[in-house]
Amino acid sequence: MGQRRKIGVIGGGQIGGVIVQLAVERELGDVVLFDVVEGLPQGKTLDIWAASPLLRSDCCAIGTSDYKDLAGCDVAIITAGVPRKPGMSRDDLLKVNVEIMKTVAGNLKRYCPGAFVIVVSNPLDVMVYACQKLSGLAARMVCGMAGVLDSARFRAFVADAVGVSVEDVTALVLGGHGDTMVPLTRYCTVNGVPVGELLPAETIAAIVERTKNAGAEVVNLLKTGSAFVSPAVSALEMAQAYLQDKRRLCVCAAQCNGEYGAQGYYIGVPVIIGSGGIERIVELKLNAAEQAAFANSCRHVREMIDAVQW
Ligand code: TXD
Repeated sequence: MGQRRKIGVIGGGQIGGVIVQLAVERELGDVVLFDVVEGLPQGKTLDIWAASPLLRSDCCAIGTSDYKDLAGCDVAIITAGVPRKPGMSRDDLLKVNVEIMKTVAGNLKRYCPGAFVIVVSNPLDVMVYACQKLSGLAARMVCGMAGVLDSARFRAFVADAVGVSVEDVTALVLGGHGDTMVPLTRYCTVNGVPVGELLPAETIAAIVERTKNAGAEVVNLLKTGSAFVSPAVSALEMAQAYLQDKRRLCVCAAQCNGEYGAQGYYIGVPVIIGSGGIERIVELKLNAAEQAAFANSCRHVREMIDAVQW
């Protein structure tokens, strides 16, 4: 591969496949797709390579089941694991996916210790904690993708309810990636206009609930897996912010060391992502109700972390 940036994707399933396709399409860099299923990464990347003349992309993608091909990756996106099936909670995935993360983390440390790592696998807040703990990589270079997705879901629902372009809606959804997430309605605006001036309180409350359940809504409709396009696009937003030093303010699972009262574990908070990785955690002045909701989310994440035999 030439001097282009190198993006590693570990886990070539539903989300991983879309990530590779979009990364090539946007010419973010050359891509190495890793999976343990023989042929899966090779087949998916060969398919995308065939599309490259039509995608007008000179970036290449290769598939592998050998971790050494990840050597020197600038970014590593981890989707390895088992997705939910109807009736399963994200927590049910805990034990299975932490075991997988042990292998992944060791190979990150060995082959691409300088990479900016974006964890996608669920249960997200524990998996990103596991990845950093088991790899020993700098906390600012390991983050989790959830807040960008949850905020996008909230934004889409608000845009639809108000009847405006999705481009004009900004929103922040903090906390753990699950039922205890915290959509900050007070910070949601349509091009600067607070959403509370555009929608009745009960409509906003309904959107908050739909956002919290949006993942399950897709799982129940698909019956065989979970959302995969929106998570893929969300992870790429974060990768692009790092690769192009865009200094994006977005919500992602970052290691807090006292910020928002969280000590030493990962949870969804507003951060700035640039070439330094998680360059800054942005502390908002939450009101009492927001603080209580966030503290509740922290408790749930802590309980999941404590449930693992590290
Ligand atoms: O917002 C978020 N963070 C969530 C994340 C949004 C949606 C889905 N979320 C989770 O991402 C989901 O619950 C799963 O834990 C991951 C990946 O979801 P995906 O839908 O892509 O699952 P797939 O299609 O089953 O792909 C997982 C791939 C599959 O190809 C396996 O062969 C591979 O992971 N896999 C492994 N790769 C590497 N190493 C190991 N050990 C391994 N085990 C399985």
